[in-house]
Amino acid sequence: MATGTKYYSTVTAVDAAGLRSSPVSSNGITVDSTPPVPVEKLNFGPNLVNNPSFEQALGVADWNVSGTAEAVAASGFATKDGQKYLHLHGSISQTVPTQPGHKYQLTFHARHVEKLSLPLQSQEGKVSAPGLHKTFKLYQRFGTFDGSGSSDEVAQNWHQHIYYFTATGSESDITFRSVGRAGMALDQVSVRLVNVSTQRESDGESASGLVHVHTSTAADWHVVQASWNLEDLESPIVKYEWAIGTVKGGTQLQGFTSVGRSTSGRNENLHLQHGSSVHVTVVATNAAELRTVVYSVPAVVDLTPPVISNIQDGVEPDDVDYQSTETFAASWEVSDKESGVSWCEWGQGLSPGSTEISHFQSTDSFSSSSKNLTGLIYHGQTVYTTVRCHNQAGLESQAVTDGATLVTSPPDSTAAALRVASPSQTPFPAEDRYQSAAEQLRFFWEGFSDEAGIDHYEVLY
Ligand SMILES: [Ca+2]
Ligand SMILES: [Ca+2]
Ligand SMILES: [Ca+2]
Ligand SMILES: [Ca+2]
Repeated sequence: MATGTKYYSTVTAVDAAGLRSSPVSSNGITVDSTPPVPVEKLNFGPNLVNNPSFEQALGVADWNVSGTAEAVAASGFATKDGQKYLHLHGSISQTVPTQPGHKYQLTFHARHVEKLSLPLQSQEGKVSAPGLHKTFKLYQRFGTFDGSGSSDEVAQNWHQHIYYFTATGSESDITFRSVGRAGMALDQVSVRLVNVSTQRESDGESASGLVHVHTSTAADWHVVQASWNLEDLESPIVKYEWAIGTVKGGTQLQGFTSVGRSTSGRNENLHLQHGSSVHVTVVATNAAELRTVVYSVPAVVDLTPPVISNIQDGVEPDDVDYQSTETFAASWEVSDKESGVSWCEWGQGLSPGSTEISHFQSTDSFSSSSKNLTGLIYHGQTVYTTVRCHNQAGLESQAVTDGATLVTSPPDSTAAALRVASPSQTPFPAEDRYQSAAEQLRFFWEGFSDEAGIDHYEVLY
């Protein structure tokens, strides 16, 4: 029997008198002799579908329509790809060139049609290709549909579907059919030849890095999250089991646990050692009970936040304390030797650590950022910048500058007075405007003011 081929058995009962019953057929069994394959190991050919995103007018060269099919121009998330999607009421099909016996991946995006008069719960569509006849649900988030259709909701309502089929001839027909009165929306269709990478790599190494692991800290507990992506081109994957260990393939932290068909796992009840390594192993089992084992690369457990140092106002080599421009900058150094820096954000306030002038926003880079605060701060005010950096493990730390004062106008001298006095060499003061000492002058002044504070005085003779 050939892998990927569906076999049907027919049984006829014959009694002692030689009378035959009417035949009874099984609903077919697919022979699958290959285990699931990590998606990273699949190579996909070019899209064989013409006008796959319905951006051009439907023509004889591409889609064959039965019923009504209208390419609707829309913007934003109402379309999945490009400027148009298809509103289908009936069926459309296209014949694509294929090689007999080869496997193809069919993907498309579908969503329900917003029509308030129709119940949304039971909208369905159908897709067919050689050996493939499927009914799929048009995804709907219950309770959030209010007809206004905020773009986020519409975006979530587009649902990608992925199927595999084996071509039986040099051409394959792909057909989509709407079910019921509402029709369906369709966009971004593709049919691609699939090849499983046959590169022979040294066993074990080849399967590493096919599970993506993330560790983080929640209160006193540590969280390990893992995700993976495997496919089986012939039979469905029926379950995934995952384990967490301190060595490759290990189960020291969690034994093999089934997550059903989910392609991710999360364990929040772990106590991890800072700097230790976490390894995740996933076993995928298909309907023919064939298994594939994939591993993560080790994830380093990081229980310490990033370290921020040398924070200062401005991007000069030295810290800025007064400035006349309304563009404020800060520079700093940040590192995390275990998990690495993920991102930094910064904000400005009138006291250290506050952000009432400008709330936290992502920085221009991991070492500096600048922002124009025109209209937000005034002459004499001191701006304190807070920088907060996050590491890959979700831990954060922050640092604050010692402030920079905006000085846009000179000190005020309207109330200032200057007086020259003789050095008091005798207890009897000399008369005003006269003095006896020939080598000395004494000045007194007062009344200069500046909101920014006066840094120093300069005296001109
Ligand atoms: Ca298989
Ligand atoms: Ca489109
Ligand atoms: Ca760290
Ligand atoms: Ca400063």
